[in-house]
Amino acid sequence: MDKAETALLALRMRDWVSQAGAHIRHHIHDPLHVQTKSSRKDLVTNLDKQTERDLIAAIRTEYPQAQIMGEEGSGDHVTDLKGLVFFVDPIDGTMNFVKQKYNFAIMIGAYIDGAPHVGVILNVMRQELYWGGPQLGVFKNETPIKAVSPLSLADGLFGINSGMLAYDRYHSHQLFKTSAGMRILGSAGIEYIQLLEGRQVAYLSHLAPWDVAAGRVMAETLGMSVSRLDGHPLDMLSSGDVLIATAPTVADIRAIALDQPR
Ligand code: 2AM
Ligand code: CA
Ligand code: CA
Ligand code: CA
Repeated sequence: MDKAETALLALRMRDWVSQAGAHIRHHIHDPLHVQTKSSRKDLVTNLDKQTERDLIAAIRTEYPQAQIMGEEGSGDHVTDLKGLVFFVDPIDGTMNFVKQKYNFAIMIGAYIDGAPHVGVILNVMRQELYWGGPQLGVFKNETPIKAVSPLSLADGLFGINSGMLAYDRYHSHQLFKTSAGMRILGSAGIEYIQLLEGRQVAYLSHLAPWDVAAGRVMAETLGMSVSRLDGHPLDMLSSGDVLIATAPTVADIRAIALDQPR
């Protein structure tokens, strides 16, 4: 895809998530139908499902040849990464959406032959749209975002999955003590935004492809590392423990989390 086609794709993605965000804000006080998925902390609502259907219908109209992986099941059964692939998370931070009506995001990542191409994350209630990719740079609404400074773990705030911290997985209590502090935001998309803005130096969580895809495009464009915690490259077809961080922080975290000598 050349730069003009990529810019058009980014524009369309921004339009889709903006319209979906406006729809959610319009219905924010409507009664919700909430169901549990894998556990009582894993929720889905009628608006997650509706938003995914709307986003996927919009994608199919304009990019009928693309494959689409969606969290709530309206997409394709994607088994390879050939061609243009969209990863759709219609509401990221559904627990926040239900309990706070705040701190949730809409995310779409577009990849070509497995390579990150365009990512879009909308902080729905704040109406802050982060978008970009390697050919475009990264923007917050219309303002370019510069590369983040390469802070170490001791100098930065660290975002983590609450379950990992609660059960001290990967020596996360030691990671907590070594960092400048920990923050648990309840949405991978909102965590990614903190990294893009340079407000946090790392995020560690168990994530699915739709949780990772959009933010990975932008984080890598700004020079951050996105990989499995053990250092393996991400597999965009499966879930796993993912570390997103500045380069010095990656080394600091792996040394503690995996007991690696430095
Ligand atoms: P979700 O709200 O789209 O499900 C904190 O819960 C973060 O982890 C959210 O971004 C959430 O995305 C994601 N997450 C991934 N797997 C999850 C699970 N099994 N239960 C709850 N949240 C999950
Ligand atoms: Ca979910
Ligand atoms: Ca998610
Ligand atoms: Ca979701």
